[in-house]
Amino acid sequence: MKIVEAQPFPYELPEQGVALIVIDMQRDFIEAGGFGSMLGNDVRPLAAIVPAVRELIAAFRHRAWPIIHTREGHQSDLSDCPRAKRHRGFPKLRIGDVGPMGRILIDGQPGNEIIAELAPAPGEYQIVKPGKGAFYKTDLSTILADLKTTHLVFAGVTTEVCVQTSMREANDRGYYCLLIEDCTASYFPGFRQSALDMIRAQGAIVGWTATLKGFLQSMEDKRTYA
Ligand code: C5J
Repeated sequence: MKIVEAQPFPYELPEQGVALIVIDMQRDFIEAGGFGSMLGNDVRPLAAIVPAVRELIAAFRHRAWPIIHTREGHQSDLSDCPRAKRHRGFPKLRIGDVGPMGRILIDGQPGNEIIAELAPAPGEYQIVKPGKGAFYKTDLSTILADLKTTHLVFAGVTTEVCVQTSMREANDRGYYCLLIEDCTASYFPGFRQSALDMIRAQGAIVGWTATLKGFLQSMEDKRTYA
């Protein structure tokens, strides 16, 4: 067992049963010229976390711990996209319409790919999720059960939408959830901060948060704790 300096109190990280979930680091959300930026969002806070997420992924690869990448995407016939989801946002750019990087939020389109810097390696899991939460209508529960996972480390975007929703789903399913603060971002910095505060409020009501440095230091700590 390792001890991670975390908020609101230290997080106990076992030697086994830990998986990393990297949420929606896809081109349309992160790259300038993609869907996110066409909606008027400043994508720079999202792009800024890429080096930290790379470092976190590298640490998991180094230990051969499981890594699960998600993408928010729909089937091309939109059969998994409820009308209530599609008819939101900006009428000229709906899910399935042709955007700057192909059809928006459609599996297989260029904008739906994970950015090249964080491309999944062979053997890593890639989940296409039609909802904000990573468990909704996906195989994630089965994958985690097969891996005997008990602890989930989270990274990705956006903090208050898909990351927080996925963490809440995981928390209700009994996982010990840790979000790495410098590996998550939002188009709205205030929302990111509020989401971090909500997650760790009331004695870790949803889970814990830690810095990347704190997490990596604990992984390298040679001491073990009972
Ligand atoms: C959003 C996400 N914000 N990945 N998706 O629509 O958070």
